[in-house]
Amino acid sequence: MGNLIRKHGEDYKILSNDLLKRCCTITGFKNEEIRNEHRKFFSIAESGRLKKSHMEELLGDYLPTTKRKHSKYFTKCVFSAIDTNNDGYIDFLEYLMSVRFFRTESPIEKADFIFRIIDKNGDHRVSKEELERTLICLQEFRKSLTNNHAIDVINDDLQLATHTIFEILDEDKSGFIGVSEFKDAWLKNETIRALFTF
Ligand SMILES: [Ca+2]
Ligand SMILES: [Ca+2]
Repeated sequence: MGNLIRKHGEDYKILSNDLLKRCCTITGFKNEEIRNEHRKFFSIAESGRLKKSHMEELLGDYLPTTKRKHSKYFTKCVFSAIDTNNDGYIDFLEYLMSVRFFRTESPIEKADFIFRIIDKNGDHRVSKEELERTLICLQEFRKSLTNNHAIDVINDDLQLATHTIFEILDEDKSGFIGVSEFKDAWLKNETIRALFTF
């Protein structure tokens, strides 16, 4: 986000016309939607800075729920993907952008967001370990769902599945998955989409 959109130290508490306009520009949402999200955000994060512990209250509709152990890791990943300025909080603009990503119909945007979730340490590449931990979380979610195709792909041998999936994704065999490799696979490979959709 450029400096025109984000002003240093702003808490976004007052939804001024200027802020509304900026929010429209970055999300493409209608004014009414932005007003609703603004109300929702500030009813949970009064200070304008949302902590990790409150994220599920706000974004619960978009997040899969499962056993605590695994959902904790996944929550951390999602939180750091949303906290784009890395200050340890989600502010209103970051929240609004995440809603856009959760709802987007654009495969490229979706793939980009999912990649940032998997890339837990934020170094712009996904390691085998990051992939495996994400797959463990997603597998747990799926076990609680019925009628899901992806469960057949993973079965119970997660290490083997991780290896296979990693080989598919790491096209240039660099030992890491880059964002463009992930996007490519996401566009071309239905199984990859099914695996990482939650
Ligand atoms: Ca932040
Ligand atoms: Ca990484």
